[in-house]
Amino acid sequence: TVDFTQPFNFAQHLFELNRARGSKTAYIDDHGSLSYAQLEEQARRLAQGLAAAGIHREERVLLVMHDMREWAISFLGAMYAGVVPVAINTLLTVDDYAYMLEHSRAQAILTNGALVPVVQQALNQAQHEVNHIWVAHPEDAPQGLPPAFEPMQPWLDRQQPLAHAARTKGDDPGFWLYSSGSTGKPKGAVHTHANPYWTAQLYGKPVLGLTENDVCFSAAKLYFAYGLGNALTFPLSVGASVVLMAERPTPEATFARWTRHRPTVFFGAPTGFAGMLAHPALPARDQVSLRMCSSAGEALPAEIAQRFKAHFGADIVDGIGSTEMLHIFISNRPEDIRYGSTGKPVPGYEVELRGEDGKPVGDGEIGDLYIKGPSTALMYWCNRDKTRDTFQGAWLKSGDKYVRDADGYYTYAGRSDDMLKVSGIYVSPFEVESTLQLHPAVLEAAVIGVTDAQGLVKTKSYVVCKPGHSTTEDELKAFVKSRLAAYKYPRFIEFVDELPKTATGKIQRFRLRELESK
Ligand code: 3SK
Repeated sequence: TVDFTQPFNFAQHLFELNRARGSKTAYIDDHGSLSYAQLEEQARRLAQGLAAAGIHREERVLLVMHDMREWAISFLGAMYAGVVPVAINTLLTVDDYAYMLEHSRAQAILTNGALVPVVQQALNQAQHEVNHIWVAHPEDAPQGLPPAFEPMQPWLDRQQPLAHAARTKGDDPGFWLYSSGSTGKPKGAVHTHANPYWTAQLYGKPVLGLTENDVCFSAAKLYFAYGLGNALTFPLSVGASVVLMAERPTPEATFARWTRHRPTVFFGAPTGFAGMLAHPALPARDQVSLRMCSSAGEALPAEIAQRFKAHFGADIVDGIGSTEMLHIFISNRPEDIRYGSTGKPVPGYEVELRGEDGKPVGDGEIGDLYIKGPSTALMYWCNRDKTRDTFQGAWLKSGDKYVRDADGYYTYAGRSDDMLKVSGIYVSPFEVESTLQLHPAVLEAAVIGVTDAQGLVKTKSYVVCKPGHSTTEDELKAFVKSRLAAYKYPRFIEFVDELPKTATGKIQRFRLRELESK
């Protein structure tokens, strides 16, 4: 175990753990592989490059990059230098990136060629100047590199590996992840150097039982807290190998990696598992080497897990985590799985279900989920109100509702706020509604979550058109996709004459939900 009274740098910690397996493959991506020794060397060169560019300890750098070897090099290289990488979702809009640039006051951007156009537009829009933009795979930039954008590899090749890691402490800011709420801008959760260490110690090693013989492959991308644990923290904490894929995790793309690279552990979300099981190209059991899968993001319906197990012989271990807690804190165990439930608290985390009076509720009663544990983020950067609301002393309010049965198993019972979780990603109904209302034909709109035949949540929008105007479902979907991150578009749209409202004119979403459940 680690002595946190001494300096602790998470990147250095991982490099030291893996010194004896320098020639072993750490990463395989769409372009090739990277050994543990190469990962350390490249990351330390990147650390030196940041220092030479005048980027100091505790300053932020934006990491907006598809999943590829350079992502891990950038993330660990920045942490090695004591610089704080801000890992960003690659599916967002120019507005989102411009906000994150201003909010984080990032001193540099690490990106890849395919994302150059959106990064450039964000830079044009943001009221914040960035002097260094390093680009992995610049050959993928559709119009080449604009001035100030520099290819990453030649820059790394010019650096000497930084000799010593920054003498950070376990509690020093290590990296940020943005998390979205039902209203307002994304919140920057500040994680420490020690936090990822704890997720591996408490969950990746003891619960999942990962070892250096595993090959890990995560459909959830590295910029998600879930993906970061699955494809960086956990495998590198045990010396395993990782398969990375830049493209979207469609069934075809996933199957290609399952059969080509033979991962032993796959990390996904329920919608992805359902899509794969329904796909005609689903590989046969003997074409893959899966020993276990993990699921998070939304509650896993029992039927999906049972069908998966019947086909592949591998269990799907369902759990719940959060960006703020960094990874999973309630989970099933490979040796103790109750399909349909999220399992039991992960040892090292404490969980409480509280009623409206703030007091713990009894078994069988629904309560708001609070968690306590060593991997909690420090705060939301520059957002005292939301920090106070969520980080309550040693406890964190998750925003989920749960019920515990007499045997101690926890089952998901919905969100306490208005957020929807679609395919494992948060969607704010208010953001979608206000975007629909920008359409010239739309008078008002209300967005709710509906459950499909497989028990998975999809967004549905009820739309009232302005008198004398009309539009179509497809047009509205395209309208939302063109203004928000595409995954936020409503999967179903129903045109109605009016929305149910209170006497004071507030939309009664619960009435719409009742309509759906009839
Ligand atoms: O969505 C989850 O349950 C989750 C799991 C691990 C890490 C982060 C999140 C949001």
